[in-house]
Amino acid sequence: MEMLAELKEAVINGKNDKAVATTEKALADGVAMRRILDESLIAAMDEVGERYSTGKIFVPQMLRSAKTMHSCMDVLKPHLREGDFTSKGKVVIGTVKADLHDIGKNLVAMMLEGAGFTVVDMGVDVSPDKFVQCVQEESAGILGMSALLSTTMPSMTATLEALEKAGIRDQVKVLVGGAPVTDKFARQIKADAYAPDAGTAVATAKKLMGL
Ligand code: B1M
Repeated sequence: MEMLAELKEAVINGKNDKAVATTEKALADGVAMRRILDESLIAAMDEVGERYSTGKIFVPQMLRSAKTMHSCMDVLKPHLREGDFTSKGKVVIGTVKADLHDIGKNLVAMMLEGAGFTVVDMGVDVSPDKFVQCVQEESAGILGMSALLSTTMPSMTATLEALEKAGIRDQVKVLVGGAPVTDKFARQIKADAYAPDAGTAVATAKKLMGL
């Protein structure tokens, strides 16, 4: 349907007003919520993630798209019924203890939401114990940790140890990222996965959930 393709393009290009108006029109015309989500919004964010990971677009464009997606979701939310939206899984995400950098983490959280995950964002400066508590309370499938300082990376190790100590390490997949974090570091601390950017984080989260 042309309207759904137009909506997808508007989200990819971060055209907020056009995307919101098209979402409202699609709803008014009785287009199924699931089609608006799957064929336009989520499809657009998949494309945006792919373009970002392959260097075709950069952070400002991705942020614009993510914000546009959020505006469209705000239009849809009051009309969502059970069954319209099947979550791909729950992700608890946060920036590790003593680290206040949240721009990249927010981007990852928005992209995950855009891809259909339920995201519980714990913010910044999150201690290992708080991560463990939240993973338990939310029965999260994935724990995502972000660190931007080399001095705060050890907090990722401490969180993995805290998960072990709480006896829930095998119940949650751990995804780590942030500028100083590397694949090698992720393997050293026995995280389940590392993602260098928000687009890859989405693809990796899907893999971790077996999707
Ligand atoms: Co800070 N800072 N900062 N800073 N800061 C860096 C990180 C730094 C590299 C700058 C430098 O010296 N060149 C340096 C760290 C050096 C190091 O340890 N290796 C640094 C420092 C030293 C500091 C302070 C200590 C400075 C001081 O006070 N003396 C201080 C620390 C405060 C604290 O955290 N306790 C500090 C403070 C700040 C501000 C508050 C001013 C501000 C943060 C604002 C905010 O986040 N709300 C800030 C900023 C903005 C930066 C730089 C300039 C930009 C970071 C950023 O937002 N990048 C940064 C220099 C740089 O990176 N060029 C720097 C854009 C963002 C989209 O990228 O966060 O890498 P990024 O996220 C990417 C990927 O890494 C990945 O996906 C994202 C999107 O593609 N990713 C994940 C991130 N998290 C992920 C999680 C995943 C998967 C992928 O899975 C869960």
